[in-house]
Amino acid sequence: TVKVTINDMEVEVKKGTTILEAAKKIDIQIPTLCYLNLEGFDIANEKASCRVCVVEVEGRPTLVPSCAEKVTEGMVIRTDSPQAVAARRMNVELLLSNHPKDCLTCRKNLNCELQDLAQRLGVMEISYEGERMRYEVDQSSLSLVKDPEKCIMCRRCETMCNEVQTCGILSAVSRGFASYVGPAFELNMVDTSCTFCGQCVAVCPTGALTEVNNVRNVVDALNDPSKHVVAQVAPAIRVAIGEVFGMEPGSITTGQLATSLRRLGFDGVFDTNFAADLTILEEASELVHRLEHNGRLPILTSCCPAWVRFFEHQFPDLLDVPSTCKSPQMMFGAIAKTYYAKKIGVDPKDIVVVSIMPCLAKKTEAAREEMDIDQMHNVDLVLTTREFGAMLKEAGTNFSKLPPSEFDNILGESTGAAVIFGTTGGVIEAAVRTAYEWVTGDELEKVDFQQLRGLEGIRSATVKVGSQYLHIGIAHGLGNARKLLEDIRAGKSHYHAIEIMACPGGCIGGGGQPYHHGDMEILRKRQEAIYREDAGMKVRKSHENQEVLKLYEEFLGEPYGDRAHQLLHTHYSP
Ligand code: HC1
Ligand code: SF4
Repeated sequence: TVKVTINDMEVEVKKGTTILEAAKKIDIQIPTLCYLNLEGFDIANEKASCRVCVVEVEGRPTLVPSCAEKVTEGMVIRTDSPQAVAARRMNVELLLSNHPKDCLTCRKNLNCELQDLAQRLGVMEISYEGERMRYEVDQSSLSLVKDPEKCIMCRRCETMCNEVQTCGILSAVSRGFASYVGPAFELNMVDTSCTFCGQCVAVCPTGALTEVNNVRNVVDALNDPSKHVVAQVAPAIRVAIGEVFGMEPGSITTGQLATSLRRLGFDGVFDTNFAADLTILEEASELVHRLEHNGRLPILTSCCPAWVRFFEHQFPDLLDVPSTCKSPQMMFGAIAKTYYAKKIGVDPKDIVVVSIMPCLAKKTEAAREEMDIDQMHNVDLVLTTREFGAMLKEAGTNFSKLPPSEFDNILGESTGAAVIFGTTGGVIEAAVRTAYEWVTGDELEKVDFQQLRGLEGIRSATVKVGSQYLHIGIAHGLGNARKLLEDIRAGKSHYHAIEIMACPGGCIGGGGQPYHHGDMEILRKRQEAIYREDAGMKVRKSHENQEVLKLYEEFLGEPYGDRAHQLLHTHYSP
């Protein structure tokens, strides 16, 4: 260890610790715009580009960036000296001099780290006002908006995209004053192999990268009396949206969600979890089918649309490996516009399906034409957790104080197996609960598969199912997924089934969730809440969902049968 003194306080830290991290240990928060360290995920952006974190080190002629400088024995550091504070302020003012400053109408208003820092440093005027760089806003995709004028070159997005997701879409374009981060050859995002995972958006400190906002479209639909507007809520929303309203991370707000949607005027208030149970019936059937008929193994889960885009672009030779199941979001839409439409006697063309999702890629997935039914999209509009939170704020909803209520029936019942879809490891655990009982014919007494849980990037486990051993792999983060895919390509994979989620943590860490500003404790709390919600449910296996069973009986026929194939399965193209 190394002993150092920061602002007259002694602290002992591990060798190799940066000044910034050492200061954090004694609750001294040095401001920074570019630094990012997602603990436990091996994700760090240490480019020292913003120079907001500069501090004074005794014996050094110039200020040093605390995010990049490692402590040495006996170092004496001041984070609050007049020189350090003045330099910090000047660096923020320089950034602001080349920044649009349209904060009132910016998509990032009150969530912007640059705005927050300017306020904390008391910046009231810009001493260096000069010329500003002008760029077009890229609104080419259905998922994200890129506004290069708001890029401050912190390069967190680049680290996320290139190192964590290994997608390689974003890098520095131009030089010096004119530089910003974007795709090579100034391509529009939609023309790249971007997966729309939104992890770049999740870490952008300013309004340079944000989601496409669909709140106005949803409000318009709700105000149109000729439309029957239904909502579905993804598993991971219920453990995260409370944060938008100042609740503790990991607060479970399932009942408040149902009430809030009803108050906003939705005609049907439903749960994506219903469709997650449905997905398990299809996916477990497909797995059993492949096992019994010498089918292609391993089977890969297909509910994460960023992951789907990733393998379509990067592994076009392996398109027969993933499950053909549509995601729960899309299965929900397909059932809402057929079975449900018939039941309530409404023309499916007048039904608007709105999804509340933790994800930006879900916006692009909703428009995938190969999933359309009678030239109708399964899902019409997708809001992220953040957008839905904003919509509730706009309506003045006191979310945390809402009385809880239940989802509506016929597309509202769900089991504990469905809620765990929201975290890495959950989809495969849900599938195992069902496959086990189907294959063995025995009742599964202990439904918790601890060996599938956790937050490590790649995990594996072996589960005994009757006389067989199922080898299961799990990856989250696309860089981790790539490793498992490369093994499959090389013929070295020994797994029967693999679950992949594009975002670190799975949907709890989705690109549309409330900003966690690098605090990984928040992800852990969301994950714990997911498992708590599951443990508290009476029914915890998808094949015991009575509404889903009734749907098969009245409408779909057999799981993995003809009707199910038509409505609930899809195909992939490079
Ligand atoms: Fe997910 Fe899924 S779990 S993909 O992580 O399979 O987005 O929450 O809705 O569709 O159910 C996201 C979450 C979500 C789907 C389900
Ligand atoms: Fe890269 Fe994902 Fe951002 Fe696309 S959405 S640029 S893949 S991090």
